Amino acid sequence: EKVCVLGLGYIGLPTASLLATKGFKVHGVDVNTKTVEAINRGSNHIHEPDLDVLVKSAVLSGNLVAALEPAPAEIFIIAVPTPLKEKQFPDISYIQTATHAIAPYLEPGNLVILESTSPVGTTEKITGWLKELRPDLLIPPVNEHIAPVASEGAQIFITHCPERVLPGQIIKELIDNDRIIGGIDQASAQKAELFYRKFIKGNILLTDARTAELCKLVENAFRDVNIAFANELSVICDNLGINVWELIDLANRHPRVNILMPGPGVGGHCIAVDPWFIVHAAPGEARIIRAARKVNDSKPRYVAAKVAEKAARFKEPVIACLGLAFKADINDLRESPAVEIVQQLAVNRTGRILVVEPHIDALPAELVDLENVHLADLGMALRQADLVTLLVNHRAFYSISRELLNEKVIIDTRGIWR
Ligand code: SAJ
Repeated sequence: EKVCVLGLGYIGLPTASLLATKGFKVHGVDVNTKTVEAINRGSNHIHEPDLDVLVKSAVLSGNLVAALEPAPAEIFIIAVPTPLKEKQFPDISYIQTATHAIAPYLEPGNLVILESTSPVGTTEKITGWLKELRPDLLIPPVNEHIAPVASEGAQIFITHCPERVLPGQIIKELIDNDRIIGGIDQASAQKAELFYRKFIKGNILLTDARTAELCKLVENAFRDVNIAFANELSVICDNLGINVWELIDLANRHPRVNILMPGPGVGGHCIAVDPWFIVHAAPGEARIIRAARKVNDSKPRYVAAKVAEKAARFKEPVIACLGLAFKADINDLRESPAVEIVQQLAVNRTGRILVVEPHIDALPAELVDLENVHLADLGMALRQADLVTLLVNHRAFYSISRELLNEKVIIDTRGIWR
């Protein structure tokens, strides 16, 4: 079977490579020439365990070819970004562009799968666009708000199958996680089920497209709300002079309590973004979801203020900031609260900042021109620092010697040295 994957990023590339190693003929499409060239050389632009080996073997097998334009296929997978405009409006223009790009190639019997996280109603929009672009094809009617039914004689099958993989474990989760398939009609959902069955081990659950869209958003909003609860607790505990880590350990001994871990804020391009899609769709009702976003977004400023307060006792404070990534053991700095904290410290001239991030070689654009911010190795930063601010719980930081830390002022936002 031929599969055309649009968008060779965090989801598209692992999916395309996995399919190629399973024997599908995969035509990967990306708008970035460098990405396309790199993939065709068998190299991989995404830092993710085991992905380099997978991409290499996919390309060497001859089953994965990357290009700038789509090609005919039986299955089209759209895995392009859905960013937030002005921090609140979902932007589905990349999905629209991808739909326009595949429209000329569609033939009767083809299956179109939207994997990108999308606002409710996006799969219906794709269906509408395809109807306009290809009046010659029979596109299924949209069954709004009702359980999907087979539409008579539909020639194109359209579904939403949201990705749910965790960065750092993408390949394992791509195979093992349960999948939700939302069909624009029942025949579409069933067609997609047959496809996913060929390469995933998890359960496959069929529903309609709108439910699948909201399901994905709700999963990330659930996590955001729970992290916000932990972050709010950490601030309450600071005010009351209570150790939040001990408190959470103790509370979690209750059989029905499972509090997540506070941190410097919530980063990444999913959990900090997707809840806004729900708020945008239901501004009056999504009160907890909106409040959680605000709590998590306010945490970096709180941490920066706390560092500044502790730094005030030094004449020329040297502050080691450990970690820049948005979470442990990855090199992804997108929406990272650690980057925001370092930025705040620099802009407020809190001290000389030594950034330690073992997963990168150079400071990101947001920090590179800031006076007083330098990339340093761990040993040097710890020797020079008056204050040590732990921002990411990377493995490398757990083993720092206690004696060394005892001489410093510590701000441990992840509780690894509790
Ligand atoms: N974090 C905390 N405390 C915690 C857990 C996480 O502060 O107890 C922070 C992390 O440090 C990070 C942020 O939250 O800054 C998000 O990290 P994460 O590991 O919770 O999630 P992501 O963004 O890497 O991946 C999420 C996953 N969603 C859920 O677990 C519900 C993943 O399954 C999704 O596929 C992914 O979003 C996505 O692409 O939507």
